[in-house]
Amino acid sequence: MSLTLYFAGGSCSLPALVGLEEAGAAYDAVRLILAEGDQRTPDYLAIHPRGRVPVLAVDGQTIGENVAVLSVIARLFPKANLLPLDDTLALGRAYELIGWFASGVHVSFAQAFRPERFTRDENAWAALKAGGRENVLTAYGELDDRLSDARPWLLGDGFSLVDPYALVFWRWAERLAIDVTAFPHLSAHARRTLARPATQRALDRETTTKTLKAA
Ligand SMILES: N[C@@H](CCC(=O)N[C@@H](CS)C(=O)NCC(=O)O)C(=O)O
Repeated sequence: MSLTLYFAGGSCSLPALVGLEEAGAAYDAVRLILAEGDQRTPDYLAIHPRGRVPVLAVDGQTIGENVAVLSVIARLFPKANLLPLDDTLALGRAYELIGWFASGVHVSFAQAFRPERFTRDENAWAALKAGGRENVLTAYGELDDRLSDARPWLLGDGFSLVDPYALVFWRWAERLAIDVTAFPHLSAHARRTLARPATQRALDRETTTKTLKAA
């Protein structure tokens, strides 16, 4: 089986990268530089017509969207326990969080970062940004509460791909001038996630992997 992950540094593709590293998978990676528009090049649009990362190619078949990519990685490497595949309710809870991250939390950030994607009315952009930032703060508060019961990971005692997905949002706090020390449980969770060797290898790959242009 051949695996290629298309990803971008600092983006929501981090949990996919961490998942492959946690699993000890043999994979190729291609790094996009979003600020340089790599995602809008004809070559990449042929891989993902909406021009987004992550994309996982499995034997040449491409899959986009975190909810799908993370699910596929977890199923390809069941021994790595990346999602609680054998526990129906726990798996439901994992997808509840992954779904909320992709369709709620990420969208609040998008509203704050890219209000022009939501309306062409420039007069509404400041309000959209402010509303997005507020929703991000609410989400941080919810995550902080969830992590306040002394269990180390978002699903409880076992690490899962939900954890590096949450790390993505913790990393983005700086871009909204959010003081993460106001969310001590979430920050401790981020530190735990960052301390995992697989996360460190994934972060390393975010800077060292060949870029799409060089590939
Ligand atoms: N719903 C998608 C969102 C993917 C997404 O928006 N990825 C961002 C990086 S965090 C991206 O590719 N941005 C490129 C762009 O907006 O041009 C998912 O969960 O995978």
